[in-house]
Amino acid sequence: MDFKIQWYPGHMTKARRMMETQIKLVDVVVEMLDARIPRSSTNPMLNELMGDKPKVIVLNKIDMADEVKTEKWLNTFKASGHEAVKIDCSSGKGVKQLLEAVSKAAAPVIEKWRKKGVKNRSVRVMIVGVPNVGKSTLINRLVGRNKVVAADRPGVTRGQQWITIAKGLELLDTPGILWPKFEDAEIGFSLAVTGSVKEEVFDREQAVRLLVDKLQEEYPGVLFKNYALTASNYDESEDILHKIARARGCLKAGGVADIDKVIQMVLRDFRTGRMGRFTLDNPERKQTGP
Ligand SMILES: Nc1nc2c(ncn2[C@@H]2O[C@H](COP(=O)(O)OP(=O)(O)OP(=O)(O)O)[C@@H](O)[C@H]2O)c(=O)[nH]1
Ligand SMILES: [Mg+2]
Repeated sequence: MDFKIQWYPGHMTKARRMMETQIKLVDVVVEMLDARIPRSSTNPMLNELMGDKPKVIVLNKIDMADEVKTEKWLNTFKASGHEAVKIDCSSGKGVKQLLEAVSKAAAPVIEKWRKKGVKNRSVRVMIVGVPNVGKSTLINRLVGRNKVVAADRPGVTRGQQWITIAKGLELLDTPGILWPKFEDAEIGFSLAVTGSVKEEVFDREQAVRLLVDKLQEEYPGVLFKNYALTASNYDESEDILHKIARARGCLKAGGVADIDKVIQMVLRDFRTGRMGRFTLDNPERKQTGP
């Protein structure tokens, strides 16, 4: 796959340093992954940086992900020895189970404090995850009101903020972190189409063409069904986008397909879940590319 993200040099060092400092402050790390792209949203530096601190893996946005694949991913994570839960922050489904998983992960830490005679110390938890994955939304769910700003674009949270979510439990809301492992085009592509990367730094048309190919491969027929298209023997992304343009009346003067408009529409339909529930990363398949 050929897909590039214009990244800023020095970003990786900065992100790494920031995370290193924050991890030192906490007892438990919650790694929030986007259920639609569990592999691509996994931070490759995290395990190394957190050492032997307990970690809970959370698959968020399950309302937009493929249910069968979500179960497979959960099993994969559990098999690797991690606490793993699935949640949907937009409805609050699974949030209770997450709190239980955090308590379970924190139990040995509390036990250690107890032996040392430390009392009334709060367990400090940090949520790590790519931009726009839903960290702030989860915190708002936990405190039951809009304590921190959440919005549907990457890079909303800037500073860091401690929030008490329950007696003895404090949570750190952090800005989303990306890592330039962009020599792996597939990861960059997945993060771009799901909305973790600012649109200014990638080619939207290229991303949508690749998305069309990917959906054709993983969920054959779904685009045809969604946009009520007629299939031919062989449809390339180009043909499909033109068919969508005609089906939806995205036309310019003279009846020419308005591909820009189609691209925006397809991306929006995919990101909002209007097109259906999809998981782009497969648990069983090894990562492709370098
Ligand atoms: N459908 C769906 N949308 C969600 C879910 N969780 C969060 N969102 C939406 O995702 C968008 C981003 O949420 P935020 O909580 O701001 O994400 P963040 O991880 O804090 O992002 P940064 O601060 O940029 O790192 C918002 O529009 C949320 O409403 C979910 O489980 N399902
Ligand atoms: Mg945020």
